[in-house]
Amino acid sequence: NMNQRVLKKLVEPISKTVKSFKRSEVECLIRLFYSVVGRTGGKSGNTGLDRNKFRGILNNIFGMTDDTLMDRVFSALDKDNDNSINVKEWVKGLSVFLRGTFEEKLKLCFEVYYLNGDGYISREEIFNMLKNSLYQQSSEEENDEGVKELVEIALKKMDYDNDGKVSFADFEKAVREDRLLLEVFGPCLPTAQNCLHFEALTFRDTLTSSFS
Ligand SMILES: [Ca+2]
Ligand SMILES: [Ca+2]
Repeated sequence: NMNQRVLKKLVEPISKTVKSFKRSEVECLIRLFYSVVGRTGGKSGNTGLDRNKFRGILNNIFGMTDDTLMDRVFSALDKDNDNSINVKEWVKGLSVFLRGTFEEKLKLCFEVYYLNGDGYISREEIFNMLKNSLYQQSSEEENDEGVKELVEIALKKMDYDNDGKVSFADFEKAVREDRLLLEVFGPCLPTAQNCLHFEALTFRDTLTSSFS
């Protein structure tokens, strides 16, 4: 069990920056974080989840199965790019998953979908993502034409300024028109059911106390 003093020290600043959780919930999330990390990380609490551990959580707890997308979710939540999810990034990420506003989810999905850092989702990236999420099992040649067709349909729906790539403005406009487009290039958010299940387990103590 983690040191109470370390815990108290962490809850305060994190609660201030992540408003969507109650203090008691932030406390539960921090405890869970350190139980998964497996050590308290000393006084600073300065330790994190590496790619594999985080992918394990996305897979086991949130039901995600696509390795490529789980990797991208990791990168999108690893705000300081140190290849590790620290406790703040953990709570922040879960706030988007569990309590995120439409805008926060929109931003996260866009970040997951554009990877090369230029701020656009290119035709080639769309092709790779659609191919990856739709046809993981089948052979290459027979599907490429079908995927190319889907890429053109996606661009027709989303590329409002006709420059052949999807900017955040394009993405936002398209998703506001049709909410189903939020995860158009593959699942990067947990299902509502997985979120409820996670909350029920993680916040069990805070739930019981609010009924007593
Ligand atoms: Ca990090
Ligand atoms: Ca565009």
